[in-house]
Amino acid sequence: AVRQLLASPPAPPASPQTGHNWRCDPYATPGDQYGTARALVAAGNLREVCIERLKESGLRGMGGAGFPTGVKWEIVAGERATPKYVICNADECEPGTFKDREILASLPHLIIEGMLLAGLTIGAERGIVYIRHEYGRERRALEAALESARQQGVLGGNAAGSGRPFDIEIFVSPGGYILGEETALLEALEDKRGEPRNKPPYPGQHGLWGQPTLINNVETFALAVSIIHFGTDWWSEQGRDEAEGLKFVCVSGDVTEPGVFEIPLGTTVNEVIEMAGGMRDGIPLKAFLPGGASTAFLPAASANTPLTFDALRAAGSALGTGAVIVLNEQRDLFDLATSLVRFFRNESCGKCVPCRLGSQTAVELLDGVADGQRRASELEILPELGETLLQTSICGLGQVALTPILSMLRHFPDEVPEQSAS
Ligand code: L3W
Ligand code: SF4
Repeated sequence: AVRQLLASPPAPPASPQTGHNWRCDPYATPGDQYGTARALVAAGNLREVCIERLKESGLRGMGGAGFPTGVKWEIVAGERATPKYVICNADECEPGTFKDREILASLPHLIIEGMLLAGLTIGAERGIVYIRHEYGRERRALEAALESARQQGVLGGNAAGSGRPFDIEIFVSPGGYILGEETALLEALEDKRGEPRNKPPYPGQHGLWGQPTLINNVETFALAVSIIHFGTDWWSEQGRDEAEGLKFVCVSGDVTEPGVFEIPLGTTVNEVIEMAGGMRDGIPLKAFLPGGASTAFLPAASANTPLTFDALRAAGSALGTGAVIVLNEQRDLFDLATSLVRFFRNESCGKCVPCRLGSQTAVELLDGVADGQRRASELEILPELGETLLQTSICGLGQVALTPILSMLRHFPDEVPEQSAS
């Protein structure tokens, strides 16, 4: 039954909530939902199939860092300490990023099933969705799906007929960008001040209340179900050229129709801009951020780059969260980059000195140059300051805080106010 279910994918259905045809959703009707977990429980090989398929597929974390998902599940499954926890990071706060919001609203059953499969694989009884506090509509969609899953016996004392308990609760984030960092999130769940912990140890070994904890992003859980259901051949066929799989991207900025799109990995930035209705008012592209505020600016000449982890890294940026921010020729990139550095300065939790003082120093310098109070030549200290932050900050925020301005200066040195004025 499992082989049959996994070998014969039905045509992509229309989502009952939004009417979108999400290719990643294996279920044509609500009555089919959770069929993958039920079939694997019945076959008695859920843990092996999940880990094998996720590892073979090469699925990587979709929250920004791209850690291999199958490896993470295997690490936590191999830990002996109990209890263990499964956490879905739905604290989507990266500027320009809103793809998890769409998945929460239109595919909540895939998030629940992904967490259930993860829980049964690693041996956890409790799952927590840690959700951004502004996401009220999405929380309500998830609550309704959770209630339905409980009524169907998918969650509860005998989850999906496994003979083991597994249930999921929702925790609303107290608010703040840094609380989406996985270890700050754990601190918040433990009712402590939300500051990142030093890593290692990673949450897989030492997570919530010191116990092994699997943390994945919303999209990662949803895509894990598709891969486990359809199989790895299907997953590779979804990609373009050398790339394998699907990705949710959110396109914003100077396009005609900003929105969330499910694309084959390997689709180029130019094609994604076309999906979003093309450049607004026909004003040409100047630059873009391929993966949210934490990823480097790239110039228009790079818009033929395929959206893949490797191609974007080779181009000098990153896939990040898949938040493509499109900027036309009328944009003041110095001002924009400064506002992103200011964002990171504002959101720094202040735990480490380099991040706390370094981000403030950078903002003062950039504001001074914009006001004409500081010389543009003083910006020469920024690469060294950025390297110091990269080497000494304990979390991703400090490590990337100067990425916007450094990448802008690399590609668009003429945008510095003093230079363009001279
Ligand atoms: C076990 C090991 N687990 C790594 C795990 C680790 C984590 C994952 C990735 O930052 C970035 C940040 C943002 N044994 C392990 C291991 N892990 N080695 O793998 O870890 P890491 O440290 O590479 O990244 P991170 O701390 O998760 C995420 C950037 O993403 N970003 C931000 C996105 C914002 C959102 C949002 O708003 N939702 O996602 C975008 O680019 O700056 O650099 O699970 O435990 N040996
Ligand atoms: Fe806090 Fe910045 Fe240090 Fe991260 S790098 S822990 S945000 S001070």
